[in-house]
Amino acid sequence: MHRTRLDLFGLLAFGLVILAHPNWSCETTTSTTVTKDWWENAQFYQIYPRSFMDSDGDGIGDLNGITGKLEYLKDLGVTAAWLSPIFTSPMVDFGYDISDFFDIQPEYGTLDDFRALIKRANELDLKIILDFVPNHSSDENSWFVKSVNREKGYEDYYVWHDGKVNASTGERQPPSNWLQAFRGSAWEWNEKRQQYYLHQFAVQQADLNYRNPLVVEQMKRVLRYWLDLGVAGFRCDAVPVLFEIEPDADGQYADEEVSGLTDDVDDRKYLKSDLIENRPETIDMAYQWRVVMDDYQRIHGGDTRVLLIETYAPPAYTMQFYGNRSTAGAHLPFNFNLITVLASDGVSAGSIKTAVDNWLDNLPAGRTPNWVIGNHDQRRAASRYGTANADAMNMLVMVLPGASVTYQGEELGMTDGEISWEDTQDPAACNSNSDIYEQFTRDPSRTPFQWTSGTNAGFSTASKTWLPLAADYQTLNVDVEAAAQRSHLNIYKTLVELRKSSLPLRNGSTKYGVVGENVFVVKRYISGSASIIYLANFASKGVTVDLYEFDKTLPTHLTLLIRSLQSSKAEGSQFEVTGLSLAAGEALVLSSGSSSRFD
Ligand SMILES: *[C@@H]1O[C@H](CO)[C@@H](O)[C@H](O)[C@H]1NC(C)=O
Ligand SMILES: *[C@@H]1O[C@H](CO)[C@@H](O)[C@H](O)[C@H]1NC(C)=O
Ligand SMILES: *[C@@H]1O[C@H](CO)[C@@H](O)[C@H](O)[C@H]1NC(C)=O
Ligand SMILES: *[C@@H]1O[C@H](CO)[C@@H](O)[C@H](O)[C@H]1NC(C)=O
Ligand SMILES: CC(=O)N[C@H]1CO[C@H](CO)[C@@H](O)[C@@H]1O
Ligand SMILES: [Ca+2]
Ligand SMILES: [Ca+2]
Repeated sequence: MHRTRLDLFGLLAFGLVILAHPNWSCETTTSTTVTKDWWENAQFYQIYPRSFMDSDGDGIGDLNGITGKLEYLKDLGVTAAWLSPIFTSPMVDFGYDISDFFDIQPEYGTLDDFRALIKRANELDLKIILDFVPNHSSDENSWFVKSVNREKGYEDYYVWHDGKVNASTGERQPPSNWLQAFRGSAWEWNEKRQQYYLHQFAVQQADLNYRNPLVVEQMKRVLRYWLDLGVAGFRCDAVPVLFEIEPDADGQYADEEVSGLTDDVDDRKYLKSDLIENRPETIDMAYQWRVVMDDYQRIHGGDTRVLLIETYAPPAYTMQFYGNRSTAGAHLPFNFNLITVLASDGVSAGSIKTAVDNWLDNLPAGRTPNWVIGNHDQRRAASRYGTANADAMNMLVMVLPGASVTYQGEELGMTDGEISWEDTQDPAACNSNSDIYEQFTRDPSRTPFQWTSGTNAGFSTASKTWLPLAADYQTLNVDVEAAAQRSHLNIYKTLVELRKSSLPLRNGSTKYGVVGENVFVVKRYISGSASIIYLANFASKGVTVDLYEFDKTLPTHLTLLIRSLQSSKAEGSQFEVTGLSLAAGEALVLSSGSSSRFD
């Protein structure tokens, strides 16, 4: 229902024009006439602070480490870096369990270190975005302690319930069958308060009660506090689980239905999660946070403060975060299609087309798309898509329209670390056992960033780092790749430069599709400029394609601008569009003009 309303609204109000939509190709033009705001073409870069750079040799990344490396980000061409949580935390879920929303985790530094980080970022004209974790706090947060004690004003800060009595055994049991994301019940008994509390994630991550206006206001205070310290916005964590269904008239919570998926009986997949996520109230809360951002800018001036939303949800739900006819929403609800669709359908040109279609076909017109291929919850992009496709995927997110997001190390082609059960840190894995933990662990993509070929990859001088390094650090690191003539890093930097200088990439229309068996093509074009054409062969063998199958308006020859590592073609050379040969994994960015210069 919502989806229909949004689609109609989009088509009528903004005039999204679908020019052609045959099976193999799709073309969209958005009638954008206004100058783009900074975030619309931004290159976002996710820093996982624990693993980025350790400045004091304790084996754990920290704020001063980040500050010392901001120039690297500047050099990469990054617009804004978002930091995974840096707030005070017992680190049960590595910072996503916050015990003080207004202070810095001591092992990461101090508020003064944070001020220094912002100051240096400002000098470099880099924006800093923080992770806002609204759904839950740590059970060590003073709010939770006060709520346990039923202190005035804090009684209903969390979702408390007496539970039920089992009719046959007479024993107390949780209020409902709801499951947490990291295995096990979503309800935990609190001895002191003599009630259950809700936790959608770990036991130590108690869900805040958003039906309590005091909580809503408190969390807006959190936003304003960090805006005052100079951040450019927030990336909001785990938003779809913010609200759960309300209890019924008798104060009871309904049970979720069994999903029918039996691959892991103990896991959340065993149940549906209709009652505990993707609720309409959550959308409205995101709109309220947008008001906080806009009000702040109106009062204090400066650039737009952005709101980025993490949602793994169906498009009909996700797209509502962009806002509706009367109310502005998030600037960007993150688009994880290139992760999720390729995970279920396999890595191929066809599944990339499905992933892109799913976003652009559902995108309300006038909104900005965005593309994400990794984060600290997923295996490394190069491991998931195959090392051969590392450049092809980095290129893809840079040629598609809108904002793109890089998770630290993707620019280097970093791959998964191998983490033994003994070294495992992630609660999602620790809550399982040594036989099956690899199914759940998120540690492999959280290994230290690879700066050099030296000790601990230049990340730390400690004898032991919090997670071991990935095995490939001696070949895949900033030093080696920056010095090499050809490397993932240098290809990435050239892409960012092209993206910044190319009018069709910044402001052009988009046409894309599949040619041949397994080649994905994107064309970005705008009148008066040479078009940019991206081509990537996802097959494991070489192919020759005829690009006229894709677009008859192309000139007879294209000029090569950028090529993936495995390409042996020469930049600046011309290639005939009717017989373009691509090796396995080869990806190219070409121009319809005759110059290989970027502008
Ligand atoms: C898409 O193309 C395939 C193969 O060319 C064809 O069999 C199919 O009917 C087409 N589907 C649509 C919806 O046009
Ligand atoms: C995009 O195009 C519009 C209209 O032609 C122009 O005003 C604007 O400056 C362009 N934006 C960029 C980033 O080039
Ligand atoms: C009551 O407890 C028994 C034994 O633990 C369990 O099998 C049964 O499912 C419970 N009943 C309900 C309604 O949950
Ligand atoms: C838009 O969202 C606001 C806030 O949630 C809601 O009050 C309003 O009814 C919605 N408007 C439309 C046209 O859907
Ligand atoms: C990508 C991301 O930030 N994922 C986080 C979502 O929220 C849970 C709970 O806060 C974290 O465990 C994930 O790391
Ligand atoms: Ca440190
Ligand atoms: Ca919640």
